[in-house]
Amino acid sequence: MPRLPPNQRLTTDFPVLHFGKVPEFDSNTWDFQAGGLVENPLRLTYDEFLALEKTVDISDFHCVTGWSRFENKWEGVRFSDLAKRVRPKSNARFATIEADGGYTTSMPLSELMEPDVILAYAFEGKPLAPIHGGPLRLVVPKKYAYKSAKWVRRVVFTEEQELGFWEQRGYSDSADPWKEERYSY
Ligand SMILES: Nc1nc2c(c(=O)[nH]1)N[C@H]1C(S)=C(S)[C@@H](COP(=O)(O)O)O[C@H]1N2
Ligand SMILES: [Mo]
Repeated sequence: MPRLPPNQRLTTDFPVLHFGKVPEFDSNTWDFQAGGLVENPLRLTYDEFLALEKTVDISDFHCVTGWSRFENKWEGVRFSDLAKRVRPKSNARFATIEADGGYTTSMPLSELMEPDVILAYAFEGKPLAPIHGGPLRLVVPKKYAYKSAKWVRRVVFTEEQELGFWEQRGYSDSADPWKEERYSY
């Protein structure tokens, strides 16, 4: 199986792509929340987030506009470890990821529980740069990168699917680069 998904081209630099402007980060006021359909909602400061069980994962990154970047080393917290802590209720089937600036994305829990899905605060051994989503971004290697929301502040567990920012604007909700699911039509 080839490593580059169909109609992608490899890049070795790290393009920056987002809608709107990079949010200000103040570690004294920043918080992370997880709620919705969970038994144990939580709110964490930046330092408390850094103190959670840490995972390092190396993965490839595929933007729907056609570039891919191999072998990215992310450090952070596995989504599945976070879920263990908040204990989703039995009717929770999806989660909506909310970012500073209003960006959202959503996925079925079954996909978010994959071991390579990480809420990342470091990249290549350094704190994640603000332009790449610092202090905290989601990384979902098996999906086009619009699922990898930058500047994540909140995860909301839901029963029904909520369409995210790009997904409401014609991009595929399933977003599988290997099936080339770019658009929703
Ligand atoms: N908050 C937020 N996250 C976002 C986006 C955005 O517009 N806002 N764009 C997505 C898209 S389309 C891509 S390709 C990646 C780009 O990540 P990078 O700028 O670190 O390369 O961020 C994703 N996460
Ligand atoms: Mo993208």
